[in-house]
Amino acid sequence: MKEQIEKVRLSALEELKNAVDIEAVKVKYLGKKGELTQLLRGMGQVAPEERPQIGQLVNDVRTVIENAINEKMTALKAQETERKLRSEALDVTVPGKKIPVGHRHPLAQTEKTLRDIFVGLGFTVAEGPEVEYDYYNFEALNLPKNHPARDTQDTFYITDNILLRSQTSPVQVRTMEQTRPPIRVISPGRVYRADPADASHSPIFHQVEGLVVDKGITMSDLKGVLELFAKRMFGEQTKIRFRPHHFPFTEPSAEVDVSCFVCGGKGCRLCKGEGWIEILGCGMVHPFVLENCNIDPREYSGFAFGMGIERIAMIRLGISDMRLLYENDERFLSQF
Ligand code: 2NM
Repeated sequence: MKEQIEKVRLSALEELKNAVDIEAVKVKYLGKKGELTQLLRGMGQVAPEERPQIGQLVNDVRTVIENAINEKMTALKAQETERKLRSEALDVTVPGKKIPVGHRHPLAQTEKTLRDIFVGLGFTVAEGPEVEYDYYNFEALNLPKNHPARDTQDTFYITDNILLRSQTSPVQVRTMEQTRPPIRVISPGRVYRADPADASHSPIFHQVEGLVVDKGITMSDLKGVLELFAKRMFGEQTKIRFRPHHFPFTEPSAEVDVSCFVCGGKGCRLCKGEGWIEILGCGMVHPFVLENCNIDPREYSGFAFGMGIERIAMIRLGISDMRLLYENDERFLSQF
């Protein structure tokens, strides 16, 4: 009997050494039908005087096996914790991975700058339909049906009286119809003209137009606003110059140049030796246009201006071909 108990002790401890499933070992030796329990059952065959000693021995071995099992479990748990800690270890000194972040398209950058400048001057932003009535795009702007400036060649017509807007002025007309002065509004947006694409033309391009209507608005208000705009857009040293021009919807009208911010006026490649760069058209809103919008020109006056966003972007960023702005070539765009 003693040898059997010793054998159980040895084999239990040996098995524990390499055990993965400790619970199984526990059941095998200490369980209800376990080997040690079975030995206790066989006590009947042991001589009565030896029973207490054998019983004590079985209990001692039981304790030894139990302790060994507990130790093994603790050791396995510690091993597992160690493994987990190792696998989850974070080296905070490893340099971070750089995630490439995009940025606004140069056209969108320019439009945002334009918006920010005019919003900063108290203008609000108005938008309108790109598919427009002939009335809002031409008629209300003092361009009657037979006017040479609305040559059908330049405009995409959808029906006789519906077209793709060729400027954002229809937004100004709608604003004047819907709100009473004082009006201070800009209208950025996409416009369409049936021009073949080349380095400085595109059938689809973008404009910002501005409009101010109030009592006592004069040409000096126009000059003040445009001078501020030019300085914020092209730098504080920028000067502006007005040249007389003609638009059907303004009288008087002018084209505006800014002094070249590359050469400061001496003449260089950007300004083609001129010292000046044309950036926009403007004028005092024609009394007929005000009348068409039910604003009394004897009571109110206003100024308006319009510019191409592509053109401003190209001048500011030194881009020589408009088509580059539409190709979405990363190698080009990532430069801005
Ligand atoms: C330009 C040049 C001059 C203009 C006029 C108007 C309106 F609706 F008030 F009559 N909006 N925009 C205007 C005037 C636009 O673009 C070169």
